[in-house]
Amino acid sequence: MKMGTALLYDDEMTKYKLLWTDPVCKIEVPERLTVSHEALLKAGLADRCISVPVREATDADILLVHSEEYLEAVKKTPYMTLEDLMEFTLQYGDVYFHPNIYHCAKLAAGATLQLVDSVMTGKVRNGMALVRPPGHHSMRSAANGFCVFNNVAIAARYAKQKYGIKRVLIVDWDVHHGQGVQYCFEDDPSVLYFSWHRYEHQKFWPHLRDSDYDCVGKEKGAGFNVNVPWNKVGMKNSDYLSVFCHVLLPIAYEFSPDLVLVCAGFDSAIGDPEGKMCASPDVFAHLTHLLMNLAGGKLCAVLEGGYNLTSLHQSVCQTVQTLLGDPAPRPANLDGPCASALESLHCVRSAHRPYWSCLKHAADLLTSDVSTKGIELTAGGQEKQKAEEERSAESEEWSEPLKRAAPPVRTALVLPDGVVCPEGCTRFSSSADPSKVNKLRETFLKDSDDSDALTTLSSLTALVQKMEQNEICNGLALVRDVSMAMMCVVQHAEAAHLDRVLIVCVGDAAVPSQGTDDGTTLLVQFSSEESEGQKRRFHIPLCLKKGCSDVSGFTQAVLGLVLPLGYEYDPSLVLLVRSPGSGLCDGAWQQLTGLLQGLAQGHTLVLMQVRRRRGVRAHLRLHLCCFWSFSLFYFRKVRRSASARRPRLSSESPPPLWGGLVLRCRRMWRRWRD
Ligand code: SS9
Ligand code: ZN
Repeated sequence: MKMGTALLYDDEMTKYKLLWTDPVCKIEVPERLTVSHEALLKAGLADRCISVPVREATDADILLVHSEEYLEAVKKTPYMTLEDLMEFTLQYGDVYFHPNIYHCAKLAAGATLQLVDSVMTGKVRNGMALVRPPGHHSMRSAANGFCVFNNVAIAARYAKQKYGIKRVLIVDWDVHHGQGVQYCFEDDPSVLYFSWHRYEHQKFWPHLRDSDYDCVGKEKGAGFNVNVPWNKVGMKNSDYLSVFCHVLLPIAYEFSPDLVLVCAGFDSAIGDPEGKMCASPDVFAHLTHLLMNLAGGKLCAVLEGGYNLTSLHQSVCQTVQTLLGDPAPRPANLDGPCASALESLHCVRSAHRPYWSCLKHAADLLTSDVSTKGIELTAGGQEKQKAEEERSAESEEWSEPLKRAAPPVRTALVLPDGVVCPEGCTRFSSSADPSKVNKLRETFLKDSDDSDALTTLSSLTALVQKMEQNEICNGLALVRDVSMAMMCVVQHAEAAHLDRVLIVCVGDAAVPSQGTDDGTTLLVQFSSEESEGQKRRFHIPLCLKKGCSDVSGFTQAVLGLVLPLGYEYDPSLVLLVRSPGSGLCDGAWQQLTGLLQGLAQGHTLVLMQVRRRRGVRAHLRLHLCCFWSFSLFYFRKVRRSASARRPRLSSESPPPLWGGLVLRCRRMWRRWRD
């Protein structure tokens, strides 16, 4: 697998600024770039990246998206007087020109293309370009919203043309709608554009009807434009992550892109004067992480907005550190999405249902059923409420994200004797103290003298301890009896007072009963048959209609259920168990492992069962390889509950979009938490 993260930056791009008074444009300052770059240097992140020089985009590059007339007009700006520049600027909305902006705009687009080249040729795995001016608002023949050339749109066309790739995903997490990108690709099924944006029922800039959830793309491109309008300010981490789990990721996995481009604007973070949202800078670690499992990790992040310098540089650091592979910080205090976010979520899912099989079972409610507009009006004056929201968002304070320390050992393996440890991993075995070993022998081996089994168990407990101490990030153990190994880990975790352990077990292995009643462990089990006798609060059995061999069904269950559950549970350890005969293919297993590494600071322990020596090498290979595919899906249970009674959204009843099964889990949840 390709390694390395590219960083593109050139201080030439700080060399233009607003030359007259304009309250709208005054937030777009050169410091946005210097502050972000200095923060990367100070955190030691820039040094860990591969620095790639920027270049100017050529006319041919720019003409991939823009008209000749527009390019020629912009070309004249370096020679204009101040007065001419002001007049030129007036043709467009919310943008300013400067004698050096044409040069910078060529560098911004060129830097983006250099990043695409570095990723596509395999020089690096992923990367980020710190650029100014931003791009996502600029259109074929118009500058707009501080943007001159559409850096990311140009990059998408360039990548398709130069490398012959079939599908590009553009994720626009900037708080504004990148209408320029939408217009560029709205009839093109080879580029999937996703954008969430402050909208407030069209009351927020750029005030376009085209930004609403029902603009899904045109003609052949229908279904390939995904808009998530935020109709309230103050959206939080849970709102962002819910939209990722329930809208973007299911569609993105079904789309299966060859390359992911991110319109990485950070005005969607807390403290931003434009966005007025409340997501913390470390949410970008998770957003980045969740996208890194697509397209074999080929991800290019390109700076767009971000106008609070503090929140901007913190968010940039979170993004780059995640691209470098450091484990994401623990997501704190996640709840479900708020009512307004839920409304948007639900509307997007309904609007896209005809186009994506992963949404086949999305509830089809009338918009009036989920509208929060009415609630707002009756709650005593929309204006007053809005004023309050704005004030609270502005005065928002947040603490600096904690330092993210990458453990010295990334992956430790507990292997049977004679199995060679693959490169890049560390073989782990423990010299546990005799009293502990004896205890393990008594408990698990009934005093039998199976020394192999005993070594494995004591290594396992020692490994968990090292993860707790953050000396090792994750681990994999090949064991002869996964049930026994699982119980051993659970028991150790309990004795060591680990706060919460999430166990995801694929297959019908016997699971521990211990610890599963008080919420210290949460067990999600993909099994072929649901055992009615095993109804325990923290044991969630999942039956996939077509079993785990149905990759798309499995993936959708992971994205829509396991992941949100995991985020809300916030474990300190994730235990992944693959029992024999699970039917799960290697690609799906790889995905599960990858996605869940966003939890528990990446502390994932994988247990796999091997009986014969011959199986061992194959198991190791599958753990290290990476691929996936798609077909249809659904859960047996969701279907059952959907036909029984369609739930309605109200403040009492949980959201319909989680589906019957998720609904049930969430109820169990609340009971435990409250
Ligand atoms: C609304 C004015 C918006 C344009 C913002 C462009 C952001 C580009 N208060 N002005 S990321
Ligand atoms: Zn923006």
